[in-house]
Amino acid sequence: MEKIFVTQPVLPDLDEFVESLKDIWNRKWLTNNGKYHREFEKALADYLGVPYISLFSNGTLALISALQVMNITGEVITTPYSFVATTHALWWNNIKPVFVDIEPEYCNLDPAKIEAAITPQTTAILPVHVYGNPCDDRAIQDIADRYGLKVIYDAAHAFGVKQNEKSILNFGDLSVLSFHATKVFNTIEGGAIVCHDEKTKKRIDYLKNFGFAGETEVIAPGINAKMNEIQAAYGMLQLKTIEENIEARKEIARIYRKKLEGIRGLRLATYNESLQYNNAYFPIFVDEKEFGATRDDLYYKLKANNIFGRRYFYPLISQFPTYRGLDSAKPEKLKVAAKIAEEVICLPIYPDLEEDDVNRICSYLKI
Ligand code: T4K
Repeated sequence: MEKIFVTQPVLPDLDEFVESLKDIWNRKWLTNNGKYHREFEKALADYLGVPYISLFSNGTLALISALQVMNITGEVITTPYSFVATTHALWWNNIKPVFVDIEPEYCNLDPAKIEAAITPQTTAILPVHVYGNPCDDRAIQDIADRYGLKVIYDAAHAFGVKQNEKSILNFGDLSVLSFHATKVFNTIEGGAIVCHDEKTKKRIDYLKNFGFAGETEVIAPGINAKMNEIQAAYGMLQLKTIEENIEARKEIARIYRKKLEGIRGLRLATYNESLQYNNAYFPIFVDEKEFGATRDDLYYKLKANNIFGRRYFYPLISQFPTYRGLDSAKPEKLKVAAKIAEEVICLPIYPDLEEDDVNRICSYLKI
């Protein structure tokens, strides 16, 4: 039986991509803010409904750079329930991560628990829109405003998500995207920072290009995190099909929900009707007692049948050797996250997943 992975990237039309490659070959302009980079940046800002966006070679370098852009130091409050890159970005900036527990419904940072973790060293909050579901931005911004903290969203999962017709990428001071092959929208590897004003965009663009503000002027110790012309040309083509791809995801999620709702011991993520959601992931949560088997029983049963769901996010970031010694990493302080990490499996979801495959996957979910 054919293997089904948690995701499969969408690729652009090969002939069209070859045409773009021929143009790049002729022009011999490969990176450093070329024609495709400029076009893609503009097209992406328009599509996403954001004022300013800066392209990056990947999401992790964009996160690391976002912290530099805002001059973040000391301690930053963040979630243990994410991909490890979220916390690694702090570590690479010599910033101490302070883990705060999540809420159980959307698995995002719990605003009610943030204030207790603030110290005189705290300079920012780094929440994640987990699975593309928006964090409680109002509550987080209220705390940030009262304590004078910056808010940088890890929006790696949130491509195209809108709340009340507005992009959630406009939340906070900065939002960071990933265009990795496994994401809703990919440029093979890639990422971006969204900001609110031209001055900040300029600073971001300097920092991702070694800090160069002119041929001989270096304004800060920047890094090399630029997106190249081939990625940007590929990204331009990806924009042509993004709407239909998000629609296809929506349909798969609808079939999953129809098939799985009501199975004892399986909780599905809350479906938020008011959201223009991207269905980036389809997490299910296994209640061992009610379901009659553990999450891992189910995970390995799927695997034995060539279905490779993933336990995003298990283990918690706070459990990895680098971080587990931190006071905020103590499991008793992160009870909700610890429970969810033991319950979750993300089922396969991607535009080319056939309805028959969804049915096959669902057939293994009944014990
Ligand atoms: N913040 C958050 C919240 C993130 O989720 C991520 C990335 C980042 C920051 C960092 O952004 P980037 O620096 O990556 O731009 C994957 C991705 O590598 C990672 O980008 C992603 N999050 C994370 C959630 O998932 P793995 O280790 O699970 O990937 P991997 O290689 O096991 O791929 C998963 C499945 O996808 C494979 O089993 C098969 C399929 N696949 C994968 C690739 C790469 C394909 O079919 N084709 C492919 O080319 O981390």
